[in-house]
Amino acid sequence: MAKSGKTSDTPTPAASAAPADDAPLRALQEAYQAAPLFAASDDQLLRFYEQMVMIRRFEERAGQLYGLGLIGGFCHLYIGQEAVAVGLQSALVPAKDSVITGYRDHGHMLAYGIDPKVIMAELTGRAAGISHGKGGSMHMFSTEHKFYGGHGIVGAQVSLGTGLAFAHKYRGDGGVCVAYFGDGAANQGQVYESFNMAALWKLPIIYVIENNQYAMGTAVKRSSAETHFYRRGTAFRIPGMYVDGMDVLAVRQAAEQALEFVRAGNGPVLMELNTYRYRGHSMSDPAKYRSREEVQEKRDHHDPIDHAKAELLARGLSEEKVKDIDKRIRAIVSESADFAENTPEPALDELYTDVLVESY
Ligand SMILES: Cc1ncc(C[n+]2csc(CCOP(=O)(O)OP(=O)(O)O)c2C)c(N)n1
Ligand SMILES: [Mg+2]
Repeated sequence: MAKSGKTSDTPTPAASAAPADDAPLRALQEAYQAAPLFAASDDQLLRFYEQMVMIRRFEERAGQLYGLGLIGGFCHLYIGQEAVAVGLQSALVPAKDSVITGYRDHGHMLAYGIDPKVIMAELTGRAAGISHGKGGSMHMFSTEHKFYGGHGIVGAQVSLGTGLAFAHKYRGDGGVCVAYFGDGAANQGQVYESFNMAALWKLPIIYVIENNQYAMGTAVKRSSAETHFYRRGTAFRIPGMYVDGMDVLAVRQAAEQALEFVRAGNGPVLMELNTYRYRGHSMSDPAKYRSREEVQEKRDHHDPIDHAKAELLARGLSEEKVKDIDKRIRAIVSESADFAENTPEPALDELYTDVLVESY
């Protein structure tokens, strides 16, 4: 060994410079920034608006039913985050692409076009519910729609979604999995093990971090060393995208670009959707960890529904037409709530079914 103690493996200053191969990690974001809004037709925009209003009214009614004691257990509302599920899911191919999320799942099911009646009936624990009344708010499931839950274990859906993506690739069915999780879930260890596997095997998956600024009562700044969540895949060579989750046209545009990248066999994409939840973490949270003014500012200036409505009016749609849509949706939601209150509970012997599933 040389006197200096240096071995032949000791890097020289030139060799220790970081390799400049991170451009592919930025390429998607740069392409998206160059054209950040989806050029929706009037009909498409109207559809997005209707779906977002449906989620909002549905969730408001779910909150009321919870207050009346008709919904048991936990209930996490999606109010404020509507543009995320609507924008993303509108870009998917139904019955081909799969979706998995956490416990804040009603909005995702509605955005996927699932009948509000069976979702509401699941909330009230009725046999006609989408999980036969045995899953409730957090554990909704529909293999028919390739909607794989509804999961209460924070972060678990990321690994399960990675498995769904593996299945898409293994079967060669051309599908892509969209795995949604929160800013809090983004700090779970299994998320990064999944990222590594997905990048290594070039799995068809879009990881969607719904950054609603809080994990229960903890603001992102207090819990996350890196609050730019779109960068969290960089160490695994997963390109990131930073998206305005309060604008449905921005979400749809980013979704199309991410899907094109993934469908071309390039492996996973990580999207950070910046959004905000107006209500507490769950129905039992009075949300004392933030000011009323903070919430009001988001409602007044960043609301995804108001934003889409303003765009529709600017395109010449009349206030009358918008009111008609709102009225029609209120009627559908009322009908769902009536159904959910009056349809029967599961029979007692249902306690012993669906406990063990032998084949999927
Ligand atoms: C493994 C695990 N740890 C902790 C919890 C308790 N818990 C439920 S929700 C939650 C916060 C998650 O926040 P985030 O991922 O930001 O999702 P959000 O509720 O904001 O949609 C926690 C810690 C849990 N359900 N599972
Ligand atoms: Mg959160």
